Amino acid sequence: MLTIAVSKGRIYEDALPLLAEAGITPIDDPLTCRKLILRTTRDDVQLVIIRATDVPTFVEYGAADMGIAGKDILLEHGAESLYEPLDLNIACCRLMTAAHKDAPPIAGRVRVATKYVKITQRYFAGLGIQAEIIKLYGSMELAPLVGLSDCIVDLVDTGNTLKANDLEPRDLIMNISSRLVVNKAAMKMKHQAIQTLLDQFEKTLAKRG
Ligand code: PRT
Ligand code: MG
Repeated sequence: MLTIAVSKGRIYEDALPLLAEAGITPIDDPLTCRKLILRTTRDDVQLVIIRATDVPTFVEYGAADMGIAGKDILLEHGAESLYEPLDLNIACCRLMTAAHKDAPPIAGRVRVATKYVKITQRYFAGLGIQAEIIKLYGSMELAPLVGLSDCIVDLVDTGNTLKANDLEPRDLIMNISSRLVVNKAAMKMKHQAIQTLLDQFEKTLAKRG
């Protein structure tokens, strides 16, 4: 049995067509049923539905053989102990700094609200800017509006969320896409099954160009 960890939401939606090309279609819909383990049309493959931030943990410990996670999550988690064989090019967005549209450019010391503490620390250190990082778990956009921080570091797709809150994107930290990650022991023990799946994904991605 191969277990694949996927998060509900945009990664799941974007991963479905990719999985389908490999003959993997969930039998239950995670949106309507509360099951966390989904059987699929392939009886040697099951999906586990977990929080996006938990995907690296499940794969690291071998609770899932492989998983699909955003590069943002992988970098923040520190996923050196995982194989990352494929960029799936799904759930794409940008990790950016953002500030109030009337705020001056960053100079000197800066307070930054984010859920990406490690990435943010590294980013500002690389620029030689002293940053005080305030860890939040959501609604980062609120922080500059209520004086909690000078700016935020968050994911941007359309930019609508920033705009709706009088914020604007400032600097690009990195482009983000979702990656396939594989448990190292599973890569050895279940090599044939995993390699076959990797080849199928790769074929689909190549077709997409
Ligand atoms: O939602 P939950 O708390 O359960 O977890 P999560 O937010 O980590 O999961 P989910 O499904 O929202 O995101 C999973 C992954 O999708 C992320 O780790 C990214 O790799 C990827 N992704 C791609 C995004 C976005 N695009 C995105 N736009 N994740 C989040 N957003 C959010 C962003 O944080 C901001 O709140 O969407 C808002 C901005 O979108 P625009 O279009 O208004 O710019
Ligand atoms: Mg979310």
